[in-house]
Amino acid sequence: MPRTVLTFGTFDVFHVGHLNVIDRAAALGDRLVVGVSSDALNERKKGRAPVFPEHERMAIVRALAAVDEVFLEESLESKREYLTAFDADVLVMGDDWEGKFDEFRDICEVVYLPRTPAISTTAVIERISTR
Ligand code: C2G
Repeated sequence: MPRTVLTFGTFDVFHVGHLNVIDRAAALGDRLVVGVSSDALNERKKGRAPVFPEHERMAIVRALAAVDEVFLEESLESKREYLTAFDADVLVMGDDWEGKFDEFRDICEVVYLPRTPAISTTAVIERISTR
């Protein structure tokens, strides 16, 4: 049976920290599915829209060699439904989410990977805007 890995993220202003988590997530199984947070979810969660709209963020993530399938994550509260729908064996998140998804250990493995240090979408935006 192929092992399906599921991970979630906004992946706005795509950078190497995003690539690292996706590559490491893919290495934990045979098939990697990525839930890309919708623009509306980000507006609700962070009070602002991402720099790149959801269809562009999805297209970038879909084009990565490690990614098999992409879908739009429309609600933070629907993780259990997504995990079930994609028949996930493993849920992977960066360790900024450590402990937050332990409730899903009844249906899959939950793995938190260390974040890549010193890079974030916010830091990239700041670096560009102060040039
Ligand atoms: N990430 C990382 N290292 C960085 C920056 C990000 O490993 N330097 C990881 C995050 O931990 C996350 C993924 O990259 O696992 C995507 O990060 P974001 O786009 O910031 O995602 P976020 O807004 O946290 O959305 O349902 C959960 C949300 O969709 C997660």
